[in-house]
Amino acid sequence: MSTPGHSGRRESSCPLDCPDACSLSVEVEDGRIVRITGDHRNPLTAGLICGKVRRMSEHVYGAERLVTPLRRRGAKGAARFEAIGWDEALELVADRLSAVRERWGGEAILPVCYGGSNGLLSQDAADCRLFARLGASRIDRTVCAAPSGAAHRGLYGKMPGVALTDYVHAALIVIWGANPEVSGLHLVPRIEAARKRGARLVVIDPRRTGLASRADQHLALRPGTDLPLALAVIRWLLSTARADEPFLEAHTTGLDALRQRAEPWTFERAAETCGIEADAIAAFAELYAATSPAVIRLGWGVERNRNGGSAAAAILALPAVAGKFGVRGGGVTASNSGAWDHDPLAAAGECWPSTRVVNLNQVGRALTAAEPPVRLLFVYNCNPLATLPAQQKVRAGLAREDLFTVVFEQVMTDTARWADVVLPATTFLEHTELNPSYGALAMSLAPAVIAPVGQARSNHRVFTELCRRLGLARPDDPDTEQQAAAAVVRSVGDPAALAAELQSNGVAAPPCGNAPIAFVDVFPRTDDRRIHLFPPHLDAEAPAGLYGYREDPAPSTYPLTLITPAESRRTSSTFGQLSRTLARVEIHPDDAAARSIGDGQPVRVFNDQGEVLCPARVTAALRPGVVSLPKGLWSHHTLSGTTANTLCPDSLADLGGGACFNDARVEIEKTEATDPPGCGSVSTSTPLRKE
Ligand SMILES: Nc1nc2c(c(=O)[nH]1)N[C@H]1C(S)=C(S)[C@@H](COP(=O)(O)OP(=O)(O)OC[C@H]3O[C@@H](n4cnc5c(=O)[nH]c(N)nc54)[C@H](O)[C@@H]3O)O[C@H]1N2
Ligand SMILES: Nc1nc2c(c(=O)[nH]1)N[C@H]1C(S)=C(S)[C@@H](COP(=O)(O)OP(=O)(O)OC[C@H]3O[C@@H](n4cnc5c(=O)[nH]c(N)nc54)[C@H](O)[C@@H]3O)O[C@H]1N2
Ligand code: SF4
Ligand SMILES: [Mo]
Repeated sequence: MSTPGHSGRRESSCPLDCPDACSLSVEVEDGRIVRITGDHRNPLTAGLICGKVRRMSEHVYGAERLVTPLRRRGAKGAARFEAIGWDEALELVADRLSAVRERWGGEAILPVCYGGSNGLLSQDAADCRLFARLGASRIDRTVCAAPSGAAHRGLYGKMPGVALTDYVHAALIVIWGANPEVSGLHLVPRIEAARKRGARLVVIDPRRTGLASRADQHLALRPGTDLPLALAVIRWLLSTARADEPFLEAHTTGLDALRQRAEPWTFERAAETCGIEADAIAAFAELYAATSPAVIRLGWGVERNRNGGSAAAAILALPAVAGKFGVRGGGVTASNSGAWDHDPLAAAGECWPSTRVVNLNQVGRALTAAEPPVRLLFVYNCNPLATLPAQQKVRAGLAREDLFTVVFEQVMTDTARWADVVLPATTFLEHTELNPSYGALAMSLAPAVIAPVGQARSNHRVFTELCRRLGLARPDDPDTEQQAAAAVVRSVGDPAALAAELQSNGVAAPPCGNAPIAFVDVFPRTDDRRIHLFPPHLDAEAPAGLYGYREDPAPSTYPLTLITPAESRRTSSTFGQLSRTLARVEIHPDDAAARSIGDGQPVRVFNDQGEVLCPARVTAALRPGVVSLPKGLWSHHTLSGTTANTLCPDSLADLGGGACFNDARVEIEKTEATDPPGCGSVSTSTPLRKE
């Protein structure tokens, strides 16, 4: 641990929700960060980092940074607080936790966290110990990667995918529902290098992203229709003898059932459903069948709708059917988070009691309608008001006078403004973190590089202290972050090798190495080491059966599909306090003309759940019928103080209880310009519903 007055260069690693996990070099002068650059310990990121983290000191030292515990002084949501000491804050929180548990039972306590930007020491660690021992309600962290994760586990048992560094070896790269230029930038130079060697690039995305505009083929399909597209290619491969029969025979199960489900999807029928040309699908299928090594990057854009799980499964089945494994640069990459085979609860020495489970996508429902009611909400590693669907329900829940809300945060987020008690959290530069990656095949140990800012404390410290105050601590609980890190390392694969590599370099490769070839170095982690093309449990879970397509929900009153992709200035909502520029809703010129909307015109984007007021950006980058607002906006980014999540339904995807953000259907109309609400003036009088 560093001391406040120190100067010099320190090694770190970025745990933010990003596939790449950059290794970092942080220059510190007199205990303050002065420069953050990339270093070369993680071979994927090799010195290059994004602008967000280069400017991370604005987040660490900015005006919105929380530096002391706060207690609510004004009305709920008015964001009027008084500073209190840690002792008083922790006593208050511990008292409320035990009073609620005594009176209503542990399930009246709901921890809300996601932890996408957290490593193994700040999520599923001391927090688990506290909430499991309290018998709290459990949160099912479904907001991201749940449908594609369920599909990947079902088909491959989470076999690590093609290393992002190996894309240079591919002759065909298919970027399917991903936008790496924004959301994982280190893939881009690999794609460019492969193309210099003659590789072809196909992008499948309703938007013409930067990569799509440079691609050999861009399939701009309707959102939520990847399933028919993938099934049509599978059907064609199987019916024209282009499938790899020997591979399928030797390494897969469930082919007949997949074949049956793909059977109805001719190119023509898929083309009609996807809103693209049958010839374009045929050309893509031909190219895919003919080219090797061929790799598919499965992004998260595919899963955020009612068909997302089956769509991910069908895309994951493609390289098996076409026989693309066994060569460097051939196969598919989904999340690589399974590379470590890590069981966080076991590492935390804990198991959850079988208390009720609340789906993170439906926290708004839980806060407003659950029986028995939630009485104490503890938010950490998450900004639910900005990032969960059905924002109006989340806000209504936070507004409940009888709900005691603790928000443990780094900055004064939209959610924190509704808290009864706010606890200031350290950033990854101020605490030790053990950082696995879901893209790069790397795990990093990142010690604190500066002392905590103000009175901020780490999750480890706060949850450990709450356990102690509540009499829930046990003698063998890890006391320091170093002990906690050692406990996690012991629970992973070959602990001695991992510990040695982390010690010497700070970055370690998983047991499979950092560039495994599928069916050479790694095999499916299913019980029989085969790819399960039709796992019966997924078929039972999906409402229309596995690979069963559910029609577009488009009601005639709301003809436009709203998608909410990632944006370069934020990581989900993280860093949203640093930009005050109004967001714009992107709309195709034809849709804009039909509504007399010009570029920059203030518009009202609405459906039965609510409305967002913001300027329009008229652009042909979207296909007609699709409009786009960025994910992770804060209230100050729109004229209404509401964001896209007000319009997103809290319905669930077919697998994994996943989010359906992109099943939002809306209408847009011109409106008069209004002044943006000042920060914090997002009041309950903001119109949240049409009626
Ligand atoms: N700068 C930045 N980086 C990030 C993030 C961020 O917010 N900002 N978020 C991080 C997180 S949490 C995640 S999960 C990843 C996400 O990483 P990505 O999956 O790359 O990002 P998304 O923007 O969610 O979606 C990718 C693309 O899917 C498209 N899309 C939308 N609907 C569909 C569809 O139905 N089918 C297809 N084929 N495409 C569709 C969108 O237009 C978008 O271009 O990025 C991480 N990295
Ligand atoms: N409309 C729409 N909404 C979306 C999406 C979409 O595509 N469309 N994508 C979804 C996706 S992919 C994701 S992953 C989610 C992410 O949604 P969230 O989980 O809410 O992620 P963030 O917005 O990054 O918020 C994380 C918060 O945790 C805080 N934090 C970080 N580290 C620590 C720590 O060590 N301790 C404590 N106490 N706090 C910490 C940060 O300051 C930040 O405010 O958003 C989802 N929301
Ligand atoms: S957010 Fe991604 S690109 Fe930026 S520093 Fe972190 S890991 Fe690297
Ligand atoms: Mo995510």
